[in-house]
Amino acid sequence: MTDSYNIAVVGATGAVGSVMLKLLEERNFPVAEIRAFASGRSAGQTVPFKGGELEVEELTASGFEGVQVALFSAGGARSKEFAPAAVAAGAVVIDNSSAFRQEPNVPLVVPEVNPGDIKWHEGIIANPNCSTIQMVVALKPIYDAVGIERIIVTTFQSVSGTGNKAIEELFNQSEAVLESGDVEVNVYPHRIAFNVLPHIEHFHDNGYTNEEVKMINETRKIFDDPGIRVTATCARVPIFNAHCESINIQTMRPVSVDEVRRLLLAAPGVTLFDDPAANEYPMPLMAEGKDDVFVGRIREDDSAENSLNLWVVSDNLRKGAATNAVQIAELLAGGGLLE
Ligand code: 25A
Ligand code: L14
Repeated sequence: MTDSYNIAVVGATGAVGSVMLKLLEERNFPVAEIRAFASGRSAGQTVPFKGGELEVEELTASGFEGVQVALFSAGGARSKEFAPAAVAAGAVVIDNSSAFRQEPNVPLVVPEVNPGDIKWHEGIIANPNCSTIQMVVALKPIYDAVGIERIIVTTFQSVSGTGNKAIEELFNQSEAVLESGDVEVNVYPHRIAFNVLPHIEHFHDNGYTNEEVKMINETRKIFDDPGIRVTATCARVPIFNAHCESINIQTMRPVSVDEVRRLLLAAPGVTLFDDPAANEYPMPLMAEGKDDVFVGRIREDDSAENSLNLWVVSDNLRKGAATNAVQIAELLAGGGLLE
């Protein structure tokens, strides 16, 4: 067994990929060699890593020789096309796209929730959807203590999840609106600056968006609970980074707000930030750049039995994507699961 590893980051120039590189560095992941892949457009550019620069290479199927862990975040199409080549070369792929999340032989892992599932991977481990990750991290301690029967979640999602082009679009549109200039709409079907879109990814025939469907199905898979009832409404808000969620849960057994606070205070990856009298509650501005999931506004819902409301905020590029992926790599390395 080696104690440092050859890593590849696919989509290294992207919004998520660049944070993956930053986190490998910040968390001192034991890196022997590292390679940065993106499309041909970016080949030859450099990306920063540990005080130096990595040259970006064009992603090809033959590029994975010697790679032990490949972190993919270049969209589902690239994952489907290139992850099999990485696995064939002997790498474990940690895939941030939705391409493999519902495959029965692909674990869908949040280290605070179902770390044991990494053991049954066959080469690919899927990183869940950002909105799902922050929700299950916050709910796991309650789920374990008293059971959860039903979840009703409404999200307020930042634009960074869509990638750099959406970050630029919010910036450019905001500037144009404030300067009374022409507002260009390219990334979303409507202007996002000073607007809210109840629409993330395509619509299914039942009226739900794909993001909503993913939240429902991924929660069931991560909790290994096909019977848990979940409904979701996902909205895009004009925020650069960090997602907010209003979550209503119905538990199997009664639980007090104080008990929930105690559970969350002891929970890994969770910061309780809940002092309304002092105007303290989680917000994107405080969560950005942090790895934890922030929880506040915990209160009883008198309108139904055993019901509670929570407000949950997290940095979607970090815990919602890159941090979770690097934590999975750490689990693999720590468990001696890398060759
Ligand atoms: O599946 P899709 O439809 O392809 O969707 C993928 C989108 O979802 C985001 C990701 O944005 C991408 O835009 N995404 C992926 N996984 C996500 C997740 N889990 C996710 N969002 C949230 N959660 P991104 O900016 O984070 O990352 C894009 C990265 O993917 C690389 N990439 C794209 N095509 C590739 C590829 N890598 C290999 N082979 C390919 N064929 C991409 O690298 C980036 O690293 P890049 O070199 O294509 O882009 C680097 C710079 O070029 C600019 N740019 C982007 N598109 C164009 C462009 N310039 C000119 N023309 C374009 N069409 C960008 O500004 C970027 O900075
Ligand atoms: O990982 O915000 O499934 O547009 C795809 C949509 C991530 C967020 C995923 C967005 C999501 C993304």
